[in-house]
Amino acid sequence: MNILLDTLNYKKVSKVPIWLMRQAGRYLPEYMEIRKNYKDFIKFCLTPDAASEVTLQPLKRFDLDAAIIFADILLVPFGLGVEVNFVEKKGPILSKVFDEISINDLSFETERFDNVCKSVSQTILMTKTQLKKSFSDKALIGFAGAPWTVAAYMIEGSSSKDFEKARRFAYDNEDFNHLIEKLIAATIKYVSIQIESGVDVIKLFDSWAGILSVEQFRKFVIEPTKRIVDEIKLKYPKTPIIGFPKGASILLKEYAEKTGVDCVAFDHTVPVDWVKQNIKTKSSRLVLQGNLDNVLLTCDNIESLKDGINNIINNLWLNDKSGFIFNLGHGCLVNTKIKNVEFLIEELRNF
Ligand code: 1CP
Repeated sequence: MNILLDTLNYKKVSKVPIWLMRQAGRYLPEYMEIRKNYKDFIKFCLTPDAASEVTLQPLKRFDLDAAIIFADILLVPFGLGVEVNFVEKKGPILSKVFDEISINDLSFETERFDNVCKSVSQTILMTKTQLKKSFSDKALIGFAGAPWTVAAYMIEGSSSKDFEKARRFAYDNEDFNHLIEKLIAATIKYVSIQIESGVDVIKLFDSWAGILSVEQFRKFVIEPTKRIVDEIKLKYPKTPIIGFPKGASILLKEYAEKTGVDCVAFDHTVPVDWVKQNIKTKSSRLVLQGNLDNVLLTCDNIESLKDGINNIINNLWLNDKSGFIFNLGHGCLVNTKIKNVEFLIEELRNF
């Protein structure tokens, strides 16, 4: 049995489950060792033996309760026909939808989309085999970007501090709804294939949810997420879904109540006592996941890290010993110190 899956099924557990967003990444020397063989990051994600090996790296080092499939949210636009390049120091560069590529040209009924699904499926199958052999008590998490966040990259053509272009486009152009519709359908297909290949949990990353107005949040975050969750629940009622509307602040409550996700993940800017008071968990069997400041894993001051851990555990874990998964507020940074990750896990195991 696995304490993360038990928690998602609202069972009491003996220890607090933990995994870390971006737990496989540049702060691990063994990741950089494989990464240097691939100039093209998309190709790296679509090479099953490399992706599977990288997925398992954090479990070989740390006593985490889950692995997350090594892939990227931008594999979906890539599969739909968009060119995606990860440029050193710049991040992802995409051919812009509506400017350079028409919405009508985006399709998931293509060999290109199937190839993405096949590679990710193969990564999952290979990882599952390895998990069964060496880490039988660990869960496997699959994921996709939520439609708004993926659409934001597709309109903007790159990352951005505020995605001004994408947000304006969403106000100005009815066609934006078509893009969201296409992404809902593509995400359902992509996630379904991951579940059929063997992942135990799905996470929907809405990393840019927090920059939208309230109306846009309801229309482009809550509604599409609910559509995806409804469809996945219908097909795979046993697969738990974690939703992460990063930066949602008080709209987290509405997201938790309306989308139907089993678990809501929140970032480090949300006060844990506010969460405790405002998000109904027990009556709705909703699980919480969060929210240690990722910068604490880069710090020299272990006392700050300790305080951060204690604050979360005291508020969200100690009373019930259920319904909570420990994670960061956002992904592991390049400067993450391995000894801080070790300290964090050790602390949690001693609670
Ligand atoms: O060159 C490298 O090695 C780049 C670093 C990297 C990694 C490790 C990127 C580029 N993607 C990934 C893998 C990845 N991406 C995972 C794997 C599993 C794990 O967590 O260990 C996951 C879940 C993602 C998801 C992802 N990609 C998100 C959502 C989560 C988040 O961090 O907010 C987003 C926004 C992306 C886009 C992306 N991928 C990579 C970059 C540099 C970016 C752009 C980020 C930005 O706009 O600032």
